[in-house]
Amino acid sequence: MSSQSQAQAKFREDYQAPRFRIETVDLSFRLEATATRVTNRMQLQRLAAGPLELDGEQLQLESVAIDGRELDASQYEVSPSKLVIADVPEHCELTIVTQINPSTNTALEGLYLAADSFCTQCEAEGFRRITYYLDRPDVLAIFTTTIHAPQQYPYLLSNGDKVDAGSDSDGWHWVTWHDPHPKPAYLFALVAGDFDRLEDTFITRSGRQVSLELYVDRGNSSRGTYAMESLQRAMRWDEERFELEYDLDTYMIVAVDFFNMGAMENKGLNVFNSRYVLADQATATDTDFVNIEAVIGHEYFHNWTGNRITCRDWFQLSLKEGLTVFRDQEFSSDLGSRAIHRIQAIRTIRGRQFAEDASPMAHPIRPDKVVEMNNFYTVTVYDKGAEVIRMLHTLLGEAGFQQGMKLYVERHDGQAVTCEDFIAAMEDANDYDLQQFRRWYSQAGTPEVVARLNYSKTNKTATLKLTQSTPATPGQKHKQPMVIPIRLSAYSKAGRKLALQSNDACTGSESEGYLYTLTSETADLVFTDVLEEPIFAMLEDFSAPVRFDYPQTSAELTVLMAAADSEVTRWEASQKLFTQYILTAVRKNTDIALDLQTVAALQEFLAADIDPALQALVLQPPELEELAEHFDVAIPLEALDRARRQLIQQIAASLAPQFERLVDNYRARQPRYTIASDAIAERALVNLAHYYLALHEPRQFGPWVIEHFERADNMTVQNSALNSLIQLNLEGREDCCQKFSQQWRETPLALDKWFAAEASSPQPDTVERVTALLAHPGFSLQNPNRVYALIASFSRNMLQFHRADGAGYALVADVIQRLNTSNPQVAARLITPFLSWRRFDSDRQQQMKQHLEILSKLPQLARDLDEKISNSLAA
Ligand code: B3K
Ligand code: ZN
Repeated sequence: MSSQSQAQAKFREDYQAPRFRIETVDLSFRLEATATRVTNRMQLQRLAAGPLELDGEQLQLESVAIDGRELDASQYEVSPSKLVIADVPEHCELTIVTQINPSTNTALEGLYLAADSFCTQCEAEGFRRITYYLDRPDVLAIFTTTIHAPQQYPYLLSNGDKVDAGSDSDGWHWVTWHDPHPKPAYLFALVAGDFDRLEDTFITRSGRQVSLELYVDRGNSSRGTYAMESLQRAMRWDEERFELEYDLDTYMIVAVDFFNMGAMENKGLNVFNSRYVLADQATATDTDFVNIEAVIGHEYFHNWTGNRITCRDWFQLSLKEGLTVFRDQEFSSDLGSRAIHRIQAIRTIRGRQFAEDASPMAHPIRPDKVVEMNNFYTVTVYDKGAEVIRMLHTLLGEAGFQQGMKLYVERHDGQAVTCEDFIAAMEDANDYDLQQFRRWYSQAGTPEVVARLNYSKTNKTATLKLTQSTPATPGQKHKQPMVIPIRLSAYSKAGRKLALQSNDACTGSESEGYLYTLTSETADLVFTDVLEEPIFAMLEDFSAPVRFDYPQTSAELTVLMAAADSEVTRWEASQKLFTQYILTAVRKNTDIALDLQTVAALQEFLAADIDPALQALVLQPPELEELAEHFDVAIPLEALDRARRQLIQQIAASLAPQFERLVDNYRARQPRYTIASDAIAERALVNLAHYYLALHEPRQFGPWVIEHFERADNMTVQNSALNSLIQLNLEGREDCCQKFSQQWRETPLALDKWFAAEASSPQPDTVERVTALLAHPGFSLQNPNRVYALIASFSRNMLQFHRADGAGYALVADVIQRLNTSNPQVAARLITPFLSWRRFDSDRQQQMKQHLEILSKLPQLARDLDEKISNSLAA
C-alpha cells in the first residue's frame, strides 16, 4: 500500500468527541463566479481543553477575528487542510472571512458554478471547501444564511425558512434564511439561479401546511409534475407507516444538471440530479419514473432518518443510508408491486454487492478504516445495509420493528448517534437479544450457507443439514457465525403446499411460510411426519444477504416455478434453473439443450394469468455479472457468455409462437401510454417479446422492432427497441440511431439513453463505438451524467470491457486519468472493475494490473483513486 494513502487513513476506533460546540453559525455569501466571499460568524462553546482545529480546503483566508478583534497571523496556523487557533476562550464569537472560486470547481464538491447556477454539495466533507469549520457530523449548529447576488440569479435559496430579503445599493439583491433545527454542516445547502418553479402544498396530519416548491431549468416545469406527486405520496406514506411528519413550513427541491450522485437530502432544500426529477412519457422510461419516486422518497425519508437523527461519525453512514434505503424500498413496495421491487433489490445484491464483498474494497456495512469517505457510498453500506435492516424487520416483525423505531426516535431525536444506538433501541423496545446479530455490522464478506436434504421414507422425516461460513476479506481472516434468518416452505411434487412440523425451531405456518434462524456454524433442522419427499423453497424472499447452496433438480425447480405462492420464489426458481444450465455447460464444456420439461414450464408460465412484469423477469436468465459471481478466480467470461447466449436462443425459440401472438395482439390494440402499473407491466413483456423474436429470427422480426421503434409514443418503447437494434446489430440500426440522436440532440437526459445503449452492447465493436462517441457534440467529460451513461455503462459491460485485446481497459483507464484532477469522485467510481483483476485469467490480470500501476503513479493522484488502487494492488 502506498505510504500516502496509509498516512491519511482514519479508523473508527479513534473517534474523539469534538473540543468545541458551535451553537449558531451566521453565514453571509457574496456570490461571484470567480471570487465568492464567505463571512462565517460562529458562537463557540468550549467542551474540552486544547486548540481549535477547523477543517478547510482550497480556501483563501482573508481574516480571523475573535469577539470582534482581528487576530494577527502569529495567532493562528494555516495548512492546506486546517486552520488552527491555539488560544480560544471558553465562549466566544469567531468570525472568519474567506474567498473561494466556484467557477473552477469541477469536482462538484463545496460551492460550484455550473450551467449558470450556483449550487453546493457538502456531504460528506464538502463544507470545508466553503469555509473553515468543524466539518464533522456530530457538530450540530443552528444556521442563518444570507445570500447576496446579482439579479441574474433571481432565486437565492438555503435551508429552513426565508426570514428576510432586500436589495443592495450596488443593484444586487439578498435573502436571509433561518433553519431552526440544529444540523451538521453536511446538510447545509445553497442554490442561486434562474428557474421555473412548481408549487403545491401538503397538509400534515397534525394540520401544518407545508409549501412544496420544485425548481427546474426554465421550460421544464411540465416534466416536474411526477416528482411533485411522488413527494406528496412519500410525505403521506411516512405518516401512515412510520408516524413521522414533516417539520418545516417549506420543502424545496432543486434539479440541477451537474451533480455527482443521485440527490442530496439537505435540510428543507434537497438538491437533485435532474435525472431523478425531470420526466415525461416522451423522454423518460418506466424505470426512470419508478426511480424518481424511489429517490424522491429516499431523500424525503432522510428528514427523520439522517437529518433529525444523524451520524456521530462517517463510519456510521449505514445508520442513515441502510435504514433509509429500507424505508424507500418499503415505500415503493407498498405503492407498487412488492415482488417486482424485491426482485430488483435482490439482483442488485447478487450482481453488484456480492462482487464488492469479493473485491479488495470489501468492507463491513460499518467500515473500520477509511481514507476517502466518498469511496464508501457503496452498494454495501446502502443496499446490504438495507438488507440488514430488513433482517431485523423479519426477526422482530412489523409491530416490533415499529416499536424499535419509536424508541429510537424518542431517545435520539436531535442527536448524532451510532449504529450501536440503533440496535440498542431495537433490542430494548423488543426485549430481544441482538448480540450476535451485531456481527452484520462488523464482518465483511458474503456468508455462504450450504444446505443438504436427507429424506427418510421410513421415518417420515426430512432433515436439512445446514452449514454456514464466511470467506476471509482484507483485514478480516477469521469470521464468526452469523445470525441468518431463513424463510422456507415446502411443496409436494404435484405443487401442493405442505404443512411442516419441526422441533419448534421454526416459526410460521403453512400459509405464510416458515422462518428458521441459523445461528451456529452447523445445524440440523428436522421435520417430522413428512409424508412425501418435499420440494423446499429456501431462503424465500432472499431473507438474508447470503449465498445459498442447495442442489435441486430441474424437475423440482419447475414445480416451484409453476406452483409457489410467492412470486419472488417463482422467479428464484427460474433463475436457479437457468444458472444450473449455464454452469453445467461451462464446467463440462458442452452445449445447452433445454429439456422438454423446462420448455413446457416456460411455455406454461408465459401462457398463465400472471403479472406480465413478473413473466418478463422470469423469462430472462441472470446477467453475466451475476453468473460471474459463481467463480472466485479465472472467471470464464467467454464461456459463460456463450452458454448464456445459447440458453437465450433456446428460450426465444421455445416461446416464439407465443411471443408472436402477444405482439400481434399488442399491435392490433396499440394501447395508449399510461403510467399505471398494468401498462408498465405490459410494456415490459411486449418489449422483451420483440427482443426475443428478433434474436430468434432477425430477418422476419427485425422489421417488427423497427416498427416498434417508429410507432413509439413513449421513451420506454423507443429506448427498448433502440437497445434491441443495437445489441442484436439488426439491419436498420444506424438509421434508427441517427433518428434518435437527432430527435434528442437538445435533451441530454434522453441522449444519454443512446450513449448507454451503445456502451452496454455485447457487439465486438463496442469499444470503437464508445471511443467515437467521446467526440460526439452531446458528450462531455465535465458532466457526470454523460460520463455515467457512456463510460460507467461501458465499464459494467463485462464482456466488452474485458475484451481480450485490452482495448476496453485502455479506454476506461484513459478517461479515469483525465478525470483524476477534474472530478476524482467520478473517476473513482469508474475504476471499480479494475480492482478485481485477480479474478480473471493471467493475460487479463496482467493488463488490468498494469493500468492500475500506471494510474498509481499519476502526479497529483486523487485520494479517492489512491485508496482504491492501493487496496487493490496490496490485497
Ligand atoms: N446522502 C447523499 C449521498 C451523498 C454522497 C456524497 N459523496 C444521498 C443519499 O444517499 O440520499
Ligand atoms: Zn441516502
